Amino acid sequence: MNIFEEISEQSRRAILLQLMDGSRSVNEIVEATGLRQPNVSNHLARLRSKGIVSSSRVGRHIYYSISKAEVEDALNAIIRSSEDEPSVVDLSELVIPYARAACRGDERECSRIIDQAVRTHRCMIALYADLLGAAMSTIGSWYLAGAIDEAQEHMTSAITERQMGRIMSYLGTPTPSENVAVIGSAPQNHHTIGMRMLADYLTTQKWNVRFLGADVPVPSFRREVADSRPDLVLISCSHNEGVEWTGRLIREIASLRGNAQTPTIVVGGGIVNQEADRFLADGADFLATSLEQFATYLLPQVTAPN
Ligand code: B12
Repeated sequence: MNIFEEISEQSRRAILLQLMDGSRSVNEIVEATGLRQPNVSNHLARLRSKGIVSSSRVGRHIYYSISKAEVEDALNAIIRSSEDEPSVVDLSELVIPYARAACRGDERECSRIIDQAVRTHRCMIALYADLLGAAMSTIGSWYLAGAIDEAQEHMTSAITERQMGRIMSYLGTPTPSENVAVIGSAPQNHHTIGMRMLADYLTTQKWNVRFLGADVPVPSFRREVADSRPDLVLISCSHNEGVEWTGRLIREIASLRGNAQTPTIVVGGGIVNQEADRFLADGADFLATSLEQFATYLLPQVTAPN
């Protein structure tokens, strides 16, 4: 169920706005929205098949309502905008307010900012990279300047991971296809936000994602790849200290290729460019430094039929 997709169509948005105020019959919706009756019935059938609305019969009438509380919360966040809110918000203007709120530990304010962004920017890559990613880099520069300490850096990371979870709950998780991806990082790599972004993006693209998280011992990472036989192995490396172990992990995964397995190995993260020759020599097929680069250039190559 992708709520973004459903509300991007104007008529469905109008119908959902009605249902957010309570159950309605088709006739009531027709009257309130001015839409034609067959049109309303078609949209309701679609919304019902997607699990966004449900119906119940009362006497001779069928009443439609929002299916469950989580859908209602998501719609409230996405559709209802405050009166004085500008209709389009530049994401770059939200970066500093979000970063400040996260450093204060004001999670409610972070949620409000994210919902505001979500209402006008339905592109997941933009929300992740241009808002959350940019805010984390800003927070990094505040840390380097001594304006915040490690506790605040950790707190902002945890808040941001939860905000990504909220955005994903709005997007919904489609039933995965047969494509399997394993994603994680080798020992001494503690950064998880970037790879979580990749994992979430692949989930929206119907990949079956096995997210291992950070700091995974090489033998168990290898075991996971051997067992789940993924099409794609994504390895994240954002820090110089993690380079040695990342190289070892790439070599271990590449060594599985003889056993009728041909996983494509993609290594990404803030420092891959400076280690490009080495990671390619270790057995990586592709390198990428951002979610956008991965989504726009790399994934289409990886999934293109031979
Ligand atoms: C938050 C943070 C932490 C948190 C991480 C918490 C968590 N749950 O992730 C904590 C506090 C644990 C931490 C620890 C450390 N960190 Co730190 N951290 C950061 C910070 C501020 C933000 C990172 C982040 O989330 N960025 C946002 C995400 C979206 O960006 P990203 O990780 O680069 O991911 C993007 C791309 O790289 C790419 N990508 C990432 N992985 C993958 C994988 C694949 C396959 C692909 C295709 C793409 C891809 O896609 C993502 C989206 O575009 C950065 C500062 C910065 N400028 O980034 C420093 C930073 C990364 N950390 C740094 C350092 C030095 C450390 C520490 C050693 C010390 C410290 N306290 O700062 C330790 C230990 C690091 C280790 N061994 O891994 C340095 C790394 C420098 C370097 N070149 O080596 C940075 C750059 C800060 C700095 N300028 O000094 N850190």
